[in-house]
Amino acid sequence: MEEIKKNITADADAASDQAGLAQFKAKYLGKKGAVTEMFASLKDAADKKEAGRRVNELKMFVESEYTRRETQLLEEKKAGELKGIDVTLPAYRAAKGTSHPITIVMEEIKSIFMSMGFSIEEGPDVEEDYYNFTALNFPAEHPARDMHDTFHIDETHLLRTHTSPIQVRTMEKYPPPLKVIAPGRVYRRDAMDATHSTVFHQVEGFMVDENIRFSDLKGVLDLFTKELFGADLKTRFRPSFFPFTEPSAEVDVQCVACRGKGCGVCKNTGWLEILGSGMIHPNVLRAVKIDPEKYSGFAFGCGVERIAMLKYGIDDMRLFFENDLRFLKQFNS
Ligand code: 2NM
Repeated sequence: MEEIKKNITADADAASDQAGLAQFKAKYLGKKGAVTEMFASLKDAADKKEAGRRVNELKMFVESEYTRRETQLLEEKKAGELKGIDVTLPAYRAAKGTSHPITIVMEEIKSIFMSMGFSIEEGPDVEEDYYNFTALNFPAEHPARDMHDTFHIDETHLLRTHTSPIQVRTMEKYPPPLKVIAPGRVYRRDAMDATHSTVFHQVEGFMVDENIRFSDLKGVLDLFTKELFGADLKTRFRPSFFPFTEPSAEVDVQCVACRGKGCGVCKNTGWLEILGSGMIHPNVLRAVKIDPEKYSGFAFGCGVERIAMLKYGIDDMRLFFENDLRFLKQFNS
């Protein structure tokens, strides 16, 4: 018995691959295999029970030797493959792109307002005329409603010309107090040049609660420009007009290029216009069923391309849309 087992082990060890293993198995357990023939000759044995037990033991031994050798060969193969490879070397770094400059500036604007407790809302690019104009106190004959200025989809749908409709939808959906910014793409029927594009990006924002005053608007927007362009630059507020705010103000920041001294970028004024703003018109609050006697709020909006151009000293907006990698790769977020 021990002698036979030794031979079985030696035969298993002699197998060097899957074919060798198959041959080994056939030699003992195949149709004419040694163990198979022992089973056949059992009927002539003197002590059938004892002989049967032994032949069965051999069969199981062949099977376990087969598995042992198979596992061993697999291990050897794996070890061979790893030979000469230092598995402790760091992996190659995956090639990584850069964020688009508009994305970088958008994220920066969002994080400044989020640090002041504003949350972010989004909305559809294809809007209803009601949310883009009517609810925002635009009179029926306002020039922006004209086919020449706005992309119309059908009688009641258009490509939003600002992200203000997001603010209207938000005020409809949630009760005050609200502190929200609305970033996104907007569309205007302009010819493209260095400072205009049919598609561009805006971040608008608003705040509504009891006792919100113009001084709140000034505080929030002054902090915003200081975070974005530097604490040494002053802001100033000039009277302006928007249908959805009253009073309205244009926000200027001291020129980021000359720090207020006067240069080509600011046309020697020392100031750059960067935001539109105002106290939300009572008609807008009424449209979203907020009582203007109880609540008030301010709102503002800015163009992301314009801010990115000022921040990075870019003089042509078309660069943002051409996707020239020589341009895009210069912005590493
Ligand atoms: C601006 C300037 C001034 C504005 C107003 C509103 C709303 F919905 F609350 F009435 N959203 N955005 C607003 C006000 C936008 O962008 C130049």
